[in-house]
Amino acid sequence: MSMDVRKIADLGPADRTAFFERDAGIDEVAADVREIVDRVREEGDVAVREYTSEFDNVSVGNLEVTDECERAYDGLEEGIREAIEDAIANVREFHEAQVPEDWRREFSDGRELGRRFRPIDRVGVYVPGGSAAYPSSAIMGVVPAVVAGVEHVAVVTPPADEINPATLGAIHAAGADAVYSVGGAQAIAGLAYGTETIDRVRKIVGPGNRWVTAAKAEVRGDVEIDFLAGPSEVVVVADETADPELVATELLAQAEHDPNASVVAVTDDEPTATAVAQAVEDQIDAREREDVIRSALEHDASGVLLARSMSEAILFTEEYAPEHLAIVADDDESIGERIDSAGSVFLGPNTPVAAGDYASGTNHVLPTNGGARVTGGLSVETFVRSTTVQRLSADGLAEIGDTIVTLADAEGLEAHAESVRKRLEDDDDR
Ligand code: HSO
Ligand code: ZN
Repeated sequence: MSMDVRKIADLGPADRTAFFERDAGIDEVAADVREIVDRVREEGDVAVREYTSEFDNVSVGNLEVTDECERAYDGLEEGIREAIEDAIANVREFHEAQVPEDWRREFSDGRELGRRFRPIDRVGVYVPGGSAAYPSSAIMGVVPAVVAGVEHVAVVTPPADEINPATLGAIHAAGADAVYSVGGAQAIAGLAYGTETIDRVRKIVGPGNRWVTAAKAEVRGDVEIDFLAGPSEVVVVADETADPELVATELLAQAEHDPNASVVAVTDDEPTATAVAQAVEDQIDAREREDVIRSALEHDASGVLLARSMSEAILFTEEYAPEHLAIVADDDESIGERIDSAGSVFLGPNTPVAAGDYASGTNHVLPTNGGARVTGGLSVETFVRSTTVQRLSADGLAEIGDTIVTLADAEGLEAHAESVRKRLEDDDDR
């Protein structure tokens, strides 16, 4: 038996809502999260420890595990250590290419304007742990911050009887300055407000489960955050030249992240649609995380879809605004150009999403739930702020003086107008 192929033209309003209005599902935990955040804010480490033994079932010794990370790194098997270093090198190189340069230029005589960029001084990175330990997410969160020049990069990651050594080692190798063994909403609260052990930061980034995401929503305003990220998503746009078996591997790969992951293949070719659905079924049994994958495939925002034309497939994808967009089609470049809303785009048959997940160099912390309509993923810009700079000469000010005075008068802000008039008069007197 294979999965159903659905026609985009037949999707009803409820289907369209399921596809296009995905959410991070944080409402159900919001009230509990608020309580956790408030208590950590008021009681600090005591509350962090209590929640840690309640939720993670571990009573942590030292909350800070910075030194353990270095030891974990030293103890890693050589193969893993090399893979971590390779991935870091590629991620670093790609992010170094993003570092914005300060600039200044004269826009008209005597009116010089520019921008300069400075790193945020203290940031926190959430690195997911638990059943799925993600050394790769440590790299994706920490490396761009280090490249941006952030002075203090703190990492929080959930405790376990033994935290995955590859995760700890990757956190060390990526260049974190302080590492704390705490996860969930309590970790976000700790970073946002500080505790006896955890120094507060100005911005918190990184993916996590619903509790983490709800906590980021809760502290937003008191501290900056990147964005609210939910379970992984992929849309594969395929034409008749695509290998259905490979398309299926893309769906299964992102589906194994989370029972709530959303995975879609959309094609304008009926035989391809049928073959992809069949290939998914054929491959599923052999996957280790079969159960997770099956749940994700049943998600309302997952499926194999048949479009009447490539334009319809493109329109669907644009509305979906997926975290990952893979395009396997003859004119992949032009299809890609026509889709504006996607976190990260993977072109051609040799570019699996897993390349970006781990090692090609792009960042894998990306907007989900349609966030790609308004933002991109983590980058160097996430960790810098811009400042504008200007210098006017007397002539430069004279040139725009009337405009300033007129608008200041219109706003009833006479002192503003005077700050310009006085300079222009002084200038006349000279
Ligand atoms: N695809 C995930 C990132 C990841 N994949 C980590 C493997 N490990 C982001 O949605
Ligand atoms: Zn992945």
